[in-house]
Amino acid sequence: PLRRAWWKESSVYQIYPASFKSACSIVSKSRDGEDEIKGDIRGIISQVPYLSRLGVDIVWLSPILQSPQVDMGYDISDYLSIDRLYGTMEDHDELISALHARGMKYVMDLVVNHTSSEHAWFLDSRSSKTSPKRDWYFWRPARYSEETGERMPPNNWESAFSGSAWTWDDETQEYYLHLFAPEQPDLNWDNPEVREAVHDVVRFWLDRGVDGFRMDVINFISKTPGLPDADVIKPGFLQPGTQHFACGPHLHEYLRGLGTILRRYDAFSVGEMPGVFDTKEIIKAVGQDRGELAMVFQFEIVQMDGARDKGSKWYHRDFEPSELKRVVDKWNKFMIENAGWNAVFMENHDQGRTVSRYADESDEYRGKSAKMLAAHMALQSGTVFVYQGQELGQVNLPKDWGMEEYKDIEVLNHWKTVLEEYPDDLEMQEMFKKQYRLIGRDNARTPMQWDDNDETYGGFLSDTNRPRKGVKPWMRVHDDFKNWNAAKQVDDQNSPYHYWKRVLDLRRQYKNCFVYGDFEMLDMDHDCVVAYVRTDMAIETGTTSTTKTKCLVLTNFSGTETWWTVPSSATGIMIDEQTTKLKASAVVDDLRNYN
Ligand code: TEU
Repeated sequence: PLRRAWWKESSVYQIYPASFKSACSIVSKSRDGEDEIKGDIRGIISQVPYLSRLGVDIVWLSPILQSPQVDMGYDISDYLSIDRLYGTMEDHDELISALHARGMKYVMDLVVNHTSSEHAWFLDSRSSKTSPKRDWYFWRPARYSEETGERMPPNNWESAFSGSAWTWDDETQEYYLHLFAPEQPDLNWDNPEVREAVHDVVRFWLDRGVDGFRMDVINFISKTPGLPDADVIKPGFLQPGTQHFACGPHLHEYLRGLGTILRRYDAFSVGEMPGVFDTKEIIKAVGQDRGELAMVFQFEIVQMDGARDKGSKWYHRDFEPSELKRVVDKWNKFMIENAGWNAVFMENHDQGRTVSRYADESDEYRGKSAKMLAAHMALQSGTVFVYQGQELGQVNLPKDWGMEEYKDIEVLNHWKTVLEEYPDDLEMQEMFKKQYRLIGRDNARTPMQWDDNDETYGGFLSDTNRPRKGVKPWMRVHDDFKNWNAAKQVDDQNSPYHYWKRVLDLRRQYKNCFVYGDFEMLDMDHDCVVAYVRTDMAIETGTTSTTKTKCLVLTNFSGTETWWTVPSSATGIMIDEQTTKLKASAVVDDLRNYN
């Protein structure tokens, strides 16, 4: 049976520091050399009371360590210092204390599948073939084409950011591996010195008061020995190499190494694991007696609307609520039955906003959509993750967002390949643009909308510590901040913010039901009603109460009123005991009256 744990009973709030809040107005340079402002650690400190009132227990920050920022900090050049862009070590210590003072925990982003190409380890490694750190990364000689004699990379793996996953180094005449940008070389975890070095980093931060880690692409750290070519699933030379680096042969041994340290500190852990949908594979990492991770992000939901079978997320597939049901049912049931644990999320800094993606962002339905998605997501089994702005129903990029406004390396690189491949095919270009505006990562990265103040770009800039005139936030604030902002929603009991607050509160109040309870999805084939039942589960609670709580979570993913018959297994609970017929769209708002 499931054991209790503090991190099972917690909810997590993810902060994307660049876009959260600026207090110090630290000026940095954009790619075009212009002055710009990003959020900073002191800005986060100033909003700790806001986070505490929302009712989240853990705060996770995307990377704030020293980095050339080629991939927004997911390219770290020094694991032991804070990037000056975000503040100082003292600011960081103060943030930890501020969170702890309010009973909250602090989780750091651990990016150790790769480093920055400017990290001292890599500089050393690339300096010569005989460097003691040569083997800390993957260096391989070139292959030569039999037909043309041309120099070719050691295998056909494609980088997540387009192009080959290998870059040629002229100096030492070998290729090195990078699953992401060339500035993000992959560490060779098969080398025990690398593992030891990462363990040192982990201990360093735990000793400084960090309560745990979100581990970036942690299932990529063990590669198939020999780094063979990937199966060909699409036209051209380059292929997704996932089969040879997602959950490789030594993954669980390496995770146990990390898990051993984490357990000593009773630390939190969530591993990011793209590219695996196999429950048997995931349970190895999160099974309660495995000694590896507390939970992982698996990507089955967030990949529903991209065409995996075509080997690219940029080919669109329509989102179907019935598929969502199948996936939610699969993971909820599986973890309960197998004593594992889910990380429940639908948004983060790499995903489109859920209101735009799965529901309706029009003024009429936006608030309703945000609440509906909150109920659907946050009453599931697992630890719930809220991404900044999700609690306000923030939406995707404005309609008039031009290609030149995108910041993200993934979209920019992909767009370059589209222009090369389809220079005259406007239809094809439009199709990709549409997909960028649906699931491109920039959608999640516009500044947090705090209030309706024009001069501070919706409260993103500090009121007392303004930058020089004309210096702007690094990304355009969404034009809708006048109507959609935190200040307004905190004042409005009917807002998505308050709805989220109540849902998180429900989880706390009815732990045996929402945290540890059973899960049953109803009416699998209905095309827009998504309904599930949570029931108290037998778990050692120390209380003597014998009444069981049972709750029906009923949501309508369509814009039309829908009549739905409550199945007999779910009648008599929560809403209206007199009737078995419910108007699903009306029920969403009823959570307000749950008392
Ligand atoms: O993301 C890993 C990942 O697989 C994807 O979600 C990624 O964002 C991309 O869209 C693949 O199509 C993690 C981080 O969350 C992301 O921000 C980093 O860029 C990436 O790793 C590399 O560190």
